[in-house]
Amino acid sequence: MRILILGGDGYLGWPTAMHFAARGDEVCVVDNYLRRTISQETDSDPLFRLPDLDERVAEFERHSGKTIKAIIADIAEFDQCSKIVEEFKPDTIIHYAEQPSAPYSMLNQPAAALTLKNNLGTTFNVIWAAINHNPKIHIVKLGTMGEYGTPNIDIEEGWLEIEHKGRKDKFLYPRAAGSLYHTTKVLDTDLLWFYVRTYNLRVTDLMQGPVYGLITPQNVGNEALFPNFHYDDIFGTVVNRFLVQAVAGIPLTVYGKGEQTRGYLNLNDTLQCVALAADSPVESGDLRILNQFTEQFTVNELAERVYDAGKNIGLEVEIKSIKNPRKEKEEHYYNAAHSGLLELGLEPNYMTKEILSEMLVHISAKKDNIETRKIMPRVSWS
Ligand code: USQ
Repeated sequence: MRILILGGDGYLGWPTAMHFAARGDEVCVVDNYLRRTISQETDSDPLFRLPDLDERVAEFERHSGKTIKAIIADIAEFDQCSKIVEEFKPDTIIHYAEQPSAPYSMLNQPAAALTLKNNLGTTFNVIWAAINHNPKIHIVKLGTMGEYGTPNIDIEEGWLEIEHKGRKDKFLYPRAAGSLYHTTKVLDTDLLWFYVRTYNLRVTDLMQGPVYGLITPQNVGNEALFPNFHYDDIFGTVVNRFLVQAVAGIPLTVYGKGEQTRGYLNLNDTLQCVALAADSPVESGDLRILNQFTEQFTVNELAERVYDAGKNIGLEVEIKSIKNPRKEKEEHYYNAAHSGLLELGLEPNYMTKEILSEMLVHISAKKDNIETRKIMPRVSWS
């Protein structure tokens, strides 16, 4: 397949590019280094040195003998997006080209405006590039489980059948996101649904939970191919942060009561899920929504797991609740369906002590690079 990966420099984009290239697909990645720029501006650099895309592509070719084409361009600029789609002629577009941090979107008005404009703008441009050049392109869009929020009923996969005054219909599942970033994903879904039903586009929207992980089959033993691994309060996701905190000897930063529940998945399962979605394109006029996670945990349970993994390799880990910088329910019902990707063939890599311990060993090798000023929350929702 010809796979165009937008946001190909990111934590998920780069491993995805290597994954498809390794199995023989023709891969083109596009990125404008937005996340690199704003992580530098907010003093949130990642733990491992991050070669630029040209260097990574060259290193991947040396390492694997496979090629990836890299283009530095801004998908939020329609001319650039359109030209790339016209010239590369993808079968599938994997759309990660969004500002991915909830805390960044809550920093101040300029950060909120950037998040809104970029995230909606890239999705809108991808839609129009497909309409203009080939409406049969399968768009695989990365959404988020955070679109649903934490409702007091079971979360379904994208849709809900409702009976009202004796009549029934199916609607997008009600959404109530907890940050502006998550809200842009809700708006993306609405935009995609409008264009799917009006222009017969083909779209899969993947509602993903927080991801953890570092090593994939394509980067084993080659640090230059690692993804951008953040542990700061703005770009780091909770499990990756806890692992770095465990190595640094800082008490794990459980926000508030720690009973917030989310669906989590291993980075390698993201790669599987995106490939399964790409390999089973939907029909024209179809919006398929899949919930992309493998296990549900509370933050307290995550902290316990990191504590156990730390003990396993001789680290003394402390857990400490701190004031929650976010506005979110700290105790709530959570039961989310996630059978669609399993039915497509997903074989989960669950969060075992061994997997967390292996990550701790890699992080320990970079212990001297950990900058503890990046750990405590700097952005508050109120
Ligand atoms: N949390 C802590 N301590 C920390 C960091 C986070 O208790 O040090 C808590 C948060 O309050 C939250 C949960 O852990 O309840 C998850 O937080 P997170 O920072 O790992 O995830 P989030 O901000 O929701 O965003 C991440 C990705 C985002 C993706 C989302 C999936 O950055 O791109 O869309 O996970 S989900 O959370 O399902 O919406």
